[in-house]
Amino acid sequence: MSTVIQHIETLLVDLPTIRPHKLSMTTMACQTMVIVRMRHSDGIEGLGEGTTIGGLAYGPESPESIKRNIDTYLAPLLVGQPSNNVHQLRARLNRHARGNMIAKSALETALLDAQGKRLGLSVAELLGGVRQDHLPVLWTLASGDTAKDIDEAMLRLEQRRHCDFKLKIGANPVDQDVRHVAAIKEALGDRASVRVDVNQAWDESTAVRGIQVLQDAGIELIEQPISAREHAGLVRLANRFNVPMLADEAVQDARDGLDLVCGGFSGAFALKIAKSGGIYGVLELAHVAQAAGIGLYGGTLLEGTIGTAASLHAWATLPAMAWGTEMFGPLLLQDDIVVTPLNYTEFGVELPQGAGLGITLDEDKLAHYSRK
Ligand code: MUC
Ligand code: MG
Repeated sequence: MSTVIQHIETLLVDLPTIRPHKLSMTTMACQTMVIVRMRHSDGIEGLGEGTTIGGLAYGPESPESIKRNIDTYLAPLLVGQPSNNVHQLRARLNRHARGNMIAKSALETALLDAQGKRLGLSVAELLGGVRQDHLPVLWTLASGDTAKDIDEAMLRLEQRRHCDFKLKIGANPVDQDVRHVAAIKEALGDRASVRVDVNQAWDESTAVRGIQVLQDAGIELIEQPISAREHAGLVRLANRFNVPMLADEAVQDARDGLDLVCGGFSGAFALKIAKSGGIYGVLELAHVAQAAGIGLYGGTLLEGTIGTAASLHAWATLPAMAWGTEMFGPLLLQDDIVVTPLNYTEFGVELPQGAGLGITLDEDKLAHYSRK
């Protein structure tokens, strides 16, 4: 008899951050992860993670809605189904449930983890094989304080942890924000690259004013300066400035990617498994970008180790990404819920080894941080 999905459990796990993380739309002191444990009839358990930022501040799914929608609608679509045809199961979820991309990503990760464990292959091997097993990782400076951010960057450089930095701006008036960025870039000089993420906070005319100063200050990349819906505006900004634009919230899936490319966008796309409903969806977007000559960037919604490992397996199957990755989520958290944390070394992170994701839960830590 073929293996079937027997049971799907979801847990809300709250982990404090190492310092407040200030974005244009929220300040995080804690990250909440939805951990999926998917048990199959052959005794194998697949792990998945669905995580967003700041409750409902970042997007339409919250940790609580991810858990509730998996428990109520998505898990019943999977339980009792054969375990090993991930494409069929994805299609089933998409046929019966719209949106809910983070929830779908968590479930797809658990399916792939289980299938890899079953076949004795890592998720990256299951996807066709590894092209890179050490990925560059930048660090996001978002304490909200210029001097603290400079100290943090210097320490990370000294530790050989990170040599590329992303600054979260958009919460303050544009002149104050660009002064903050220029001061950090000046302090770091040629030792590090600096980019910004505005998280949609500016309108187009504010963006023109801000980006001009940032370009003059030597900032290397401008992420999502204006609303995600303003595709034409993003194309205009990409054409106006030499400093490249990175589309993040504007590009959820391959369809968005195609729209931007057809609209004349040049620059880069931030890939996130959470935005695209999982690894297969995000790789479709990556392939559109590759065909169109758009640069790739491995993005995060600040997932913990399980979600970060899933992303790493996806990025590992791609050629080196022009803009590196920001897979630092676990480093922003005070603790972890896995037995062996990811290995961050030499300005990057190593792809975890072993079958599936290569990640084992620490049951005591999981119990400790799970919401009661
Ligand atoms: C985003 O919009 O890129 C990535 C790093 C970080 O600090 O926030 C995220 C989300
Ligand atoms: Mg972003």
